[in-house]
Amino acid sequence: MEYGKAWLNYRRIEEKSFCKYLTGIYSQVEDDKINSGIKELNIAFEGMYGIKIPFSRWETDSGIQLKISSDLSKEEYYIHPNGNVFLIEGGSSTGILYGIFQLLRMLMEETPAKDIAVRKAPDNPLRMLNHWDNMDGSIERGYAGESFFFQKNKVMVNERTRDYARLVASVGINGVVINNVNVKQEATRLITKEHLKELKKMEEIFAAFGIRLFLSLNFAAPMELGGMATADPLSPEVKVWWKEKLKEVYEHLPRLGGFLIKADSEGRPGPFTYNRTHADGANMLAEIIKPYNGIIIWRCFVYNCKQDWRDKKTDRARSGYDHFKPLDGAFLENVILQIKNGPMDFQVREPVSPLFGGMSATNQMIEFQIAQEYTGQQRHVCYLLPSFKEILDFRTYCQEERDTVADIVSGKTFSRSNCGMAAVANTGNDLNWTGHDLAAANFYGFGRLSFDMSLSSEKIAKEWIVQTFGSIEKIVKNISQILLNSWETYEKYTSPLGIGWMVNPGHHYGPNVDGYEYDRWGTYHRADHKGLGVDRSSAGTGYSTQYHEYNARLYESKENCPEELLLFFHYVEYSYRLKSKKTLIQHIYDTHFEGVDEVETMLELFEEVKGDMDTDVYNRIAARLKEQLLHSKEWRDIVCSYFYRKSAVPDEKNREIY
Ligand code: GCW
Repeated sequence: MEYGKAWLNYRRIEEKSFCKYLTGIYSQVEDDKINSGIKELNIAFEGMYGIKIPFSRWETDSGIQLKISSDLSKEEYYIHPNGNVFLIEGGSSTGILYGIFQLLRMLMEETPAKDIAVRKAPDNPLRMLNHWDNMDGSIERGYAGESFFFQKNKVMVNERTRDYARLVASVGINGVVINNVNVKQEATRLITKEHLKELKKMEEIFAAFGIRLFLSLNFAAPMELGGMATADPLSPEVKVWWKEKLKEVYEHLPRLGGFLIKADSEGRPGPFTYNRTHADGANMLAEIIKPYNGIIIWRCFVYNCKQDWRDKKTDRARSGYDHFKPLDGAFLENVILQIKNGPMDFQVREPVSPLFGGMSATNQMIEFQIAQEYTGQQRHVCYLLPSFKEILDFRTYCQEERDTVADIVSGKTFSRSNCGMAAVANTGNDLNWTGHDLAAANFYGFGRLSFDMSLSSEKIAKEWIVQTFGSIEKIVKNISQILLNSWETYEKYTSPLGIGWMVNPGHHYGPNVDGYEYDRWGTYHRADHKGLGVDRSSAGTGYSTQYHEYNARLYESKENCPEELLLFFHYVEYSYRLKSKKTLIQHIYDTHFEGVDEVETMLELFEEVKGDMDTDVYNRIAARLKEQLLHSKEWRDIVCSYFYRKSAVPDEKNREIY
């Protein structure tokens, strides 16, 4: 069996007004990206209209023309009809490539040719995917099979690499980190000659789609590879070692974007061992790769993972800010701090990390997770775009205007150009790329949103559905509804009001309310017989004070705190009345029952499209939805009975609680 095409399906379409331009393609420039673009046009036109069009060496007064325009910024495109010619202009061949994909998207949506006129530059300079692929082929938090980049400790470059690059470029992603941030064993050796040859081939394929290759680095490589006694970033010998090593890397991979580093985090080596700061560590590497236009992306996921659960003063949520805020302004221009969207770890609901807007003199980018580690592991539907939109729209109050997370990561707030959005990837070598067919909407959607932050979750969902499944009204309507409600549904039947966790330790799938409660990871809900939640106000851990005034004040009190985050910021008694007038305990019961009912509705909506969808795809999705229903019941029952037993307050509606 062959792997699928995801959203690059190019099925036959009814709307044919564009066909008048299909007399020939002329391109002013010729390079690898233009070649990729022309190939794509051909695949697409053949699929959509059954037409092959000739490539013309001479400019004619009809057909499709690809041109560079000096009015456009590098990655910007402008597609529009001009008499008998349809123009695809770009600030560079990358811009043209993006223009081509935009045109194809609109044609797939059956837009009449006369209505296609779009000019757009990407909103974020960097739009990246981070793969957590290991060289043995496994994927950390991978839910769609094994790696298609690595198998048996070797780099793999083949047709699938190209098809992956097509998917990535089609949604405007321009950087990919191929290996796990936990760089161990063979992965440490990725920067040696042995692997660089294959990586070069991958770099070239990526480059033909406007994508820059990045690698994750092991901070202790001077010891593990170089046999040195130290990896101290200020040691002259260590610097010399890195300098030579990275020179060799760049000789093989001249277009390498740079490196992603997880240091002093969850047992990974870093500058702390040598009493150096993260700025010392990041700057040492950044200085070395500056001549190659390389970038160091340094992760801020630094916290104490050996906490004593009885210690109520230490708060993992505080740690990113506590570690990095004092270093604001200390990083070189080619260093970017990569910050997870929330202060904990990709829970279904978290506040926005206070580092956004907390640092004004440092390059920052946001890290989302489309690998659904804590949101159903691609066995449950959880369309994350509504959550991403909320996060990006969050006002930080770091200044009077242009202060949202979107403004900050896109570089508007502090006039920066080394910044943007990254997501932990959700792909693997499964035939449908993402395990759950509907999880591909997160891959598609993340890319589209990183390119154009003004797009709504609804618009993105619709685009994806039409390209993936076709434009039959019922499919569009029902699957949109399934996707758009899925994040809140998932939230309802899992952990309540921002508290997070309550999952089985290790693999993180399925409910276990106390799974992490008495553990060392700093992830507590603090439930007892009277209530639950963590006091993170100034009287508690003080986390709320890491925000600017307006938000700090909101989070400070139970009354003002946005209710969806109530238990993240406060310890609340079961009898506390929420704005709905329900008690907290009744809210927990009700939302859990509602969540399950909503999954039932999803299944019904899905059953309605049975006749309109490819049978195999239908069966695959239906099977996952059934599993989701079963597991949502498990979540409901375990969470409800836990809190019933703790609180001894019965359900007002007398439903079965075990
Ligand atoms: O969410 C946690 C994951 C780890 C991951 C870590 C990180 C790659 O459980 O698997 O490690 O975060 O982001 O570094």
